[in-house]
Amino acid sequence: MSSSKRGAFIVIEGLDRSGKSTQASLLHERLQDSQDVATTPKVVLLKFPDRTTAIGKMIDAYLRSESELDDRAIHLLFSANRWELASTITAHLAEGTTVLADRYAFSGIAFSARKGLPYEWCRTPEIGLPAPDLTLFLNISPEVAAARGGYGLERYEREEVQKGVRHVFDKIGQAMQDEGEGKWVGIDAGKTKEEVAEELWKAVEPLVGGVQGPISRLWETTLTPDVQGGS
Ligand code: DGP
Repeated sequence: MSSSKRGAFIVIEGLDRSGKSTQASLLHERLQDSQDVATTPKVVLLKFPDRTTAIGKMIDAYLRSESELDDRAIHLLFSANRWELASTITAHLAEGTTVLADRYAFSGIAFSARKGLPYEWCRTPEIGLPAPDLTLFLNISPEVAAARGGYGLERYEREEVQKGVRHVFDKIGQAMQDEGEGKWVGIDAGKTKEEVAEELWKAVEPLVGGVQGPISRLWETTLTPDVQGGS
């Protein structure tokens, strides 16, 4: 990688049972294989929610229905869980490491807006997070996802929830394209595991050598000047 380039930030999003975590692992391996193995690993895989932190443990208890929380409170915890890793993400990118994230801010908006919280309210705590250079949305209908079986017992693992979530994801994808906020690519996740992996790789390969230009921040341009303290 040329020294003027930074690492790429790649996010994988999708409904539960879309094959997201499997594909994130496969992509992680392939990215590692494409690097020079003699040097330090130049790709890291992060998973959100990160259930290992103190905030992540509260999220985990909530998802397993071991605790109840106000919809807004849990929304802010999910967001805080991303913020606690924001400086780690930017540090990796700055040193040329590719960062791959299994879920990100878009899940945050989709799962909470589905509950009826206002879209803009859901988006606000995510403003300013490191912005992905590429978001890969594993597109699958909630019916096909349910037919794959394997829903666990966690809070959102039900077809009617996933239908609502999918609806918001569609809105987010459209808005991302309209606003030119990083690249959003829909991938047909109904295909075989190998075919999906190939499609993902096609989208990711151009970023393997790194990215030119500074790390941008999500939806930062939507901040009004007085919020930023400007004139
Ligand atoms: P996963 O570990 O990827 O299966 O995610 C656990 C569950 O949490 C899954 O049903 C999706 C949901 N989820 C992931 N991120 C967020 C978020 O930011 N906000 C909310 N409300 N739910 C999320």
